[in-house]
Amino acid sequence: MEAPLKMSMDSLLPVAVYGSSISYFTGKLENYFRIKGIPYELRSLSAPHCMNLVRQNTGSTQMPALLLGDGRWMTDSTAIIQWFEAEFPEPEIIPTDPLQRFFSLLLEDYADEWLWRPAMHYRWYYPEGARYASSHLARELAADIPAPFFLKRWSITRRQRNGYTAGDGIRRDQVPGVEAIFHRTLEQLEAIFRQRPFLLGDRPGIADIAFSGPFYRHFALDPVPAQIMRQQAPAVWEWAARLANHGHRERAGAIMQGIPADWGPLLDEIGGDYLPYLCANVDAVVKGEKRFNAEIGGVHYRGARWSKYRVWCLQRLREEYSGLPEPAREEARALLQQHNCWGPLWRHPRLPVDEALCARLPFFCDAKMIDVYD
Ligand SMILES: N[C@@H](CCC(=O)N[C@@H](CS)C(=O)NCC(=O)O)C(=O)O
Repeated sequence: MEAPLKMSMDSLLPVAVYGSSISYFTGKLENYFRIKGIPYELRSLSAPHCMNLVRQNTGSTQMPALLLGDGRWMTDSTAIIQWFEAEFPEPEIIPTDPLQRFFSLLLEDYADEWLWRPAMHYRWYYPEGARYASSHLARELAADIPAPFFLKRWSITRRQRNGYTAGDGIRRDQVPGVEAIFHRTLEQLEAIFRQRPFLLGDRPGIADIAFSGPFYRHFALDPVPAQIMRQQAPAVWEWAARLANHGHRERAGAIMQGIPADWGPLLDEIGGDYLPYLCANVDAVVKGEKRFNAEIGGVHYRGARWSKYRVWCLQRLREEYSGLPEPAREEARALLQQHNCWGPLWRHPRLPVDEALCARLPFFCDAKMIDVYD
């Protein structure tokens, strides 16, 4: 049998990334392309013409959306990166070692779907964050909309608070708990980046890239968390810039064996907060509740929005685990148990996955991570 022809990168160029220069997931994908050495052009996903184009071609108006040189559109940073990694394995961004792959993807999911919460909080809750981000977005994405600038800023802020902060279960009472997530994460990452340049050693991997969504694109930009990070976690501050600059440097570099012990506190956080949240979200989807209450890590969220996309995230993590060869599977199980991740990972015998939502990823997606209009 003939070996299948490998796709050439040239056939995919030019690559256009539609998004925003301050967006979480646009930032994640931009860092991936820079580190991978794939040239791209960032285009503003400005309303309304561009939004329609993206919706028609990808099924969703989320950013980033990708337009390849061969005319294909792509959506969802996680699925896009997995597709590129499968087509172009060098340089390796998702570790090939099975144990490292599984735990890196777990950290990716955690950074994408849970750190989103404190990141949105700091950006939209504090007036200085909201002023900065709404002004930026009004200029970048809404320049063509015929409305006064102050009105654009006001409606952007209102939409984001209603969709992602106060409207997603973070009211005044939950603020200290959500900010504590940020403070703990800073401490956990500071301990790691005082020891080495990236999460797994001397070169960045998918977990670093995923953490750049919250850290490089939110916490390092938004006035309140940026000030805290500079003062309390200078090694994390430095890492965020180091990561963004890495593509211009030496791509080689050794990575560690196995799962570093200092990932433990991050895994505790996943077992204590994130996976229990995913379970509460599953319960809400099973019951058909678009809003749900849940106590997670001592914080009482009231009126959090359901996410069908995140049911799919949990399913994907389970599939990754089930696909592990031995002895990695046994090692993964022991580590998951040690950090209280095992129970919530398998709590629901069946997940209410709507197969149609994500079946066509990375080229089409019917589900947003959170639908602010739900
Ligand atoms: N799972 C998606 C999430 C993308 C996403 O939610 N992006 C945000 C901006 S950073 C967005 O477009 N939200 C849509 C909205 O607010 O309507 C990915 O990994 O790309």
